[in-house]
Amino acid sequence: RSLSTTARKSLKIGLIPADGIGREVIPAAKSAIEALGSDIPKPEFIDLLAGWETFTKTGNALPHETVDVLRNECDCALFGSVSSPSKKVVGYSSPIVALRKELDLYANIRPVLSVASEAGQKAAVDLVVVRENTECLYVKQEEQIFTENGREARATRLITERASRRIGQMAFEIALSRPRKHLTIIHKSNVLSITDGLFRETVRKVPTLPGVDGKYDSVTIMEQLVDSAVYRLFREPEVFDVMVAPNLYGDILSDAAAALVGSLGLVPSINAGDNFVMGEPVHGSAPDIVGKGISNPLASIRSAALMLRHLGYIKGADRLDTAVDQVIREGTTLTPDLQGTSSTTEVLDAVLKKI
Ligand code: GGG
Repeated sequence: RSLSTTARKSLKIGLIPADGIGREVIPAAKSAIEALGSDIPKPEFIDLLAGWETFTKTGNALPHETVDVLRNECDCALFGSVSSPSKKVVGYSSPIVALRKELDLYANIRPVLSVASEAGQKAAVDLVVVRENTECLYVKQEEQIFTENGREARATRLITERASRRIGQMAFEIALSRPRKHLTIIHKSNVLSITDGLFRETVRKVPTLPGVDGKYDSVTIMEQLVDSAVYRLFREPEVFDVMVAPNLYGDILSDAAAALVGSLGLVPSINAGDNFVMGEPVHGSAPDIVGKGISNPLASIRSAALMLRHLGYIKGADRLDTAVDQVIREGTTLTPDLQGTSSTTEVLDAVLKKI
């Protein structure tokens, strides 16, 4: 479902590199977008703050101004990566989780695609994880209580019919748009029969919703328990086409699927709502390689392509994707995560030449 492209003179893109290598790969994506020239409306970039470092400087990981500018001035955005601490820090909350909620970006769409050795050949892995992006355990309602037997920690896992229905609708739309038209619903309702049961049942019912009128008749539906889905993903990834999952399972599944295509540094995503879209590489802030100049910019460039495609700028998106595919296929200019010896800048330059 693409957002309206009606006669924009310029495309205002919020850039939120946030932490770690986000600050290396988002500028690379910016350069790739700039190289598209007249294939997209003139891009105007607005730099915005968020992240752990922003929190340490300002006391706020997601300044109000960032949300306001995204909401009121931007057509879309690119987010880098965030380094939230693993321990509770008073006053801190993950800005990416908050941003997805603030902008109601309810779908996290993560295509995982291997690049065939020759153009036109079938890819060995070609699937899309459609992850619910606003609830499940990520509502972050956690508490700790002290009992006579020691501490007890609890978390609320929220699954609603509304969120399950709209992610289900998005997943059916994506499945319908793909050649295989195959959708797998991921759950664990043999154990979590109430929460995952509601997710499973609601997604299953999407084809019977009022107004659907047989639109999804050509989509085949399969179900898989999340644990066996991971097993099958590694044994026979070709089984999967579109996988729709509650937030936590979708997060884990898409990182696992990234292992099948060589590197997390290749896997893009968009956070999509009905009115806004934000591209984001699936990888995190990678503190172990920050500042070494070797972070892989390809996931961010592909995320920019996904964002443009979602907005309806197909030609620009195709040019970015084709350039990335060519660089991967040639295999001579790759960062170390792909067994190469090239720097971020060298990989970006190789992509820019192909564009
Ligand atoms: N771009 C994906 C990313 O930043 N992943 C790390 C992540 O989601 N961390 C959660 C957090 O640090 O709040």
